[in-house]
Amino acid sequence: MAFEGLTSRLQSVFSKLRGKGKVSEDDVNEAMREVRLALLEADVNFKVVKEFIAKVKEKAVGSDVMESFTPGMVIIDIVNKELTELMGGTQSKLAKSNRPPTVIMMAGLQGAGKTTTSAKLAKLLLKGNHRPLLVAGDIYRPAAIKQLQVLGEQIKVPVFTLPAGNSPVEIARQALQHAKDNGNDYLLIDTAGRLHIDEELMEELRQIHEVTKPDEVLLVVDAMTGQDAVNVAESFNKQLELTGVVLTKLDGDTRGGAALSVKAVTGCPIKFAALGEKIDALEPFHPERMASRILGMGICSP
Ligand SMILES: Nc1nc2c(ncn2[C@@H]2O[C@H](COP(=O)(O)OP(=O)(O)OP(=O)(O)O)[C@@H](O)[C@H]2O)c(=O)[nH]1
Ligand SMILES: [Mg+2]
Repeated sequence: MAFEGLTSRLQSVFSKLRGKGKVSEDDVNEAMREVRLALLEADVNFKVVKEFIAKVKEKAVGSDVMESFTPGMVIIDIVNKELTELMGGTQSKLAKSNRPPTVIMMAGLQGAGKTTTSAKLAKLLLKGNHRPLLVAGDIYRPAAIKQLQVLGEQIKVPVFTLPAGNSPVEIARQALQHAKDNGNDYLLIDTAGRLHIDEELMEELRQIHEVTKPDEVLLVVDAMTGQDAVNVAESFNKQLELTGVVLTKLDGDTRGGAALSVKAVTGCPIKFAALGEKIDALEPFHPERMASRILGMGICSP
């Protein structure tokens, strides 16, 4: 699982602090030095680390903490709260249009997980008693349409396609009309990926954006790619107005830096996390739960 290295390093820093009755300013500085190294090693963006440590220090060096009976615990609590803030503070929910359908456009590089995430999201919406329509907007990879159709069949969600020769923009336009005519309250548009961000891809995405006016533009990023995931998010965000990020492959042994940096660097909230290949492996992203998990506190801890 993601974050294993970071969790064990932070736990060892905090167990030293916890053991102390009184904590000196030197102890705090030493602990912060170790936290800083642990975050850098977890591939968190260095500017993000710097600001994070400054904030925690500012709060931790206050006299209240030093005079507390359990200063170690107070500091852990401060780190927990700042980690939560770093990842967006509170859960950022999916937009809902008051003129259905709510249009969600997926974007991202090749292999990031757009197609699988589209289907996973459709499944989540289905569970919430919605009527999603999936749109096969990737006409370039020969098996892409079939892939979405197979997933759609598996979860019993219709997949909108058009015969070969139609552009993704035309497919999206007709899919939107189809959703309106058939009472689908969510439209999930899968798009093509590219190995690198290129102008042609961006232009196509911009045109799909123009004809469907999406309520959400979700960038799907592979958490396994570390800092690159953050760079990709930054570039996409400059060219398309992203409304959120989906981090995939958090079940792999990623060091976790992307999850910790993407909100701070791009301003885009992480809306969902994918933790496996199975269709049920998508969860709304909860910053506070993720922070507790990183600190090895388990989700029942305060
Ligand atoms: N382990 C793991 N694998 C995932 C996850 N999400 C997607 N995958 C796998 O990643 C591979 C690529 O996923 P796709 O959904 O096809 O990615 P894509 O972005 O649509 O790819 P292109 O259409 O080629 O651009 C597939 O083998 C998925 O099963 C995840 O959260 N964890
Ligand atoms: Mg795909």
